[in-house]
Amino acid sequence: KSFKSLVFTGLLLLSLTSFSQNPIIQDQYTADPTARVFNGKIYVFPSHDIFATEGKGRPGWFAMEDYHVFSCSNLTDWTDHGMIVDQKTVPWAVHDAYSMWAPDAVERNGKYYFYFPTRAQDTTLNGQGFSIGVAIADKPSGPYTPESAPIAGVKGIDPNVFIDKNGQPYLYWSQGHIYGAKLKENMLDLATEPVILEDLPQKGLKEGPFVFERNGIYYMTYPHVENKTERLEYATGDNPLGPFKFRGVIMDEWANGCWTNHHSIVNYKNQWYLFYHHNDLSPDFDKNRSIRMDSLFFDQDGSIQKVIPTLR
Ligand code: FUB
Repeated sequence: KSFKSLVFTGLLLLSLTSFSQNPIIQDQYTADPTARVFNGKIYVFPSHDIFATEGKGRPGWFAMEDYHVFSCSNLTDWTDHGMIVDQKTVPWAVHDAYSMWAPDAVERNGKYYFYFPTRAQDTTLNGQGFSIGVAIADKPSGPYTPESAPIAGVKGIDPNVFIDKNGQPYLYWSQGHIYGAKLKENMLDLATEPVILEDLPQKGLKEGPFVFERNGIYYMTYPHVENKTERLEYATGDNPLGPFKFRGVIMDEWANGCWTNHHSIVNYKNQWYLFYHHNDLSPDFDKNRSIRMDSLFFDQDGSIQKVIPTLR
């Protein structure tokens, strides 16, 4: 009997502490995962890579025409809630740009705000390149209704929204460097002029900001390329807009295979997780990526322990 109960306890512990194999979504390409906990479930909002062909995106480059959202409550079985935003139904977007890059989503007063970059038809507002827009829903799985115009004054990619303990929302994004600004209460307009977070390492491209707070420490985390491929790094500070002090590496550069990495960090049921991507399902083409997750741990002083990606 005691042997049986030992086996049972072992299996139970295993099921509580383990999760499905990486990559976590295997029936389509996904990248740039932002994981959020809403109503007791993890929701992941990734980019949706497709394979560009002549007339459908730019062959050899990233191609994304829409977004899906996935949810999960046992860290293993992911539900695809289907398409939530399509380039063709965003009023201000170029409808065949295939440029729906890394998104984010947050909850505010019972509404869900989905932030995404793409190219705007009207370049007089934010100039050439990428703008960032918002779509709003009553449930995390949608349906989402895109706003009629992108956020004024924001030019760049990789939006990230952080809501501080006092309720002040911040928007971060990247355009070579990482930018930040306060958002208005409506979650749709900037409340302050954007600033470049100049205290982060200056050499090399930084993108994909993801900010969170733990025990009074503000963590600015970001992919950074100095050599060949992106490495996930972090800096910490006492305020959401810094100054930040470089603290270390969360995940080393990919030795081969994928130029980008892009991540988010979430606490679910008292365990921290790093969501990130690699090109597991497309080893010969690194613009078709797949999202992954692994546990993440902190030291006593708030340092993040380096995450070693689990094998497939
Ligand atoms: O997915 C397209 C771009 O690649 C993202 O916006 C970047 O962060 C990088 O992951």
